[in-house]
Amino acid sequence: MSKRYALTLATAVAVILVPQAVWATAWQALAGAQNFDEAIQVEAFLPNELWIHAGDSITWTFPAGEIHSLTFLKPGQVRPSNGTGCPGTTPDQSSFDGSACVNSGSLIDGRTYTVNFPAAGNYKFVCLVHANMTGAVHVLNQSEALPHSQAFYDEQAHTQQAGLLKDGSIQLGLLKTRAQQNPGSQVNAGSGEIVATGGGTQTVSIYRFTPDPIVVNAGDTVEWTNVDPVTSHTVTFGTRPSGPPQPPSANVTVDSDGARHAVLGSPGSSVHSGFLVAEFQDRIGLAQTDIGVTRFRVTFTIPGTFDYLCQIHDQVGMTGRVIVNAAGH
Ligand SMILES: [Cu+2]
Repeated sequence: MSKRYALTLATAVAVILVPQAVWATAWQALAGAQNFDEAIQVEAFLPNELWIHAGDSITWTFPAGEIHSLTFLKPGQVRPSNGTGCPGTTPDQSSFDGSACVNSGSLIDGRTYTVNFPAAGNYKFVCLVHANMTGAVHVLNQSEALPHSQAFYDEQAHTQQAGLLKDGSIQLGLLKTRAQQNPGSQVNAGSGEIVATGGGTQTVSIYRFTPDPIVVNAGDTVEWTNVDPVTSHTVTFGTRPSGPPQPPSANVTVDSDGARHAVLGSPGSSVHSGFLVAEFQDRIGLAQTDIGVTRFRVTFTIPGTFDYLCQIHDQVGMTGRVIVNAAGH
């Protein structure tokens, strides 16, 4: 038997024996992205809208240091916290057809999670950590043509990622310039933006305190403001609280304008702002939300070096320092 004949025969046998499922397509997408030093976090599925065939799968890769989940809730299901899950997590290679939720749990640093889609339908997917990180999968019957290829989605993911990272770096640059031009006692504690696609929403957030460090005099009050539309941050001095982020520590009071306030009298003292975050967007038919607590003030009564962090995002480098000089210096 010639080599060529053997090869032809093998191919023919393979074509006859291999079941149709082999032609199911394994699609690829990203959950999250970040810049080189993790300061700018893209809280987005990239791309966040795909058209696939029933029987296909999608594998999401989680390249960032910030956690995300890939979660398909049942239609109309009440959104749970990330810790609660849908409930809990479901294994890699779970199937989703709308009848039971699928949840990867928190993934980071290059982990992957694959979902199979056995039935036609239009399905929303979300990240339980980031409320404005959503997407849609359109699962079509095998007889229908798909509008896009994997190459199209790769290009779209790249373009969306680059656009969001660029927006983030422009914002970070503006914050640094503003802090240089107006040195004072104001610190920005995060910023960001939400953008929409046909499939849902995507967010980019700056996970940095600006300026850092800040230099003030004893007796001064430093004010932190979070201008991110959706992402919470904390300002936490001293002993890092263990476990999930807590409400403000007992030594935090509330100023007449609603901002939180504490007094620090020694560099070892602990104080925790609690969440600083804009309130949820109002929706017709629901009670309007409060104005939210986005500001925290600390009065420093003695000179020294005071280190702090965001309890939620210190793992991606969101830390800061206040240098307090003696009054009059
Ligand atoms: Cu933070």
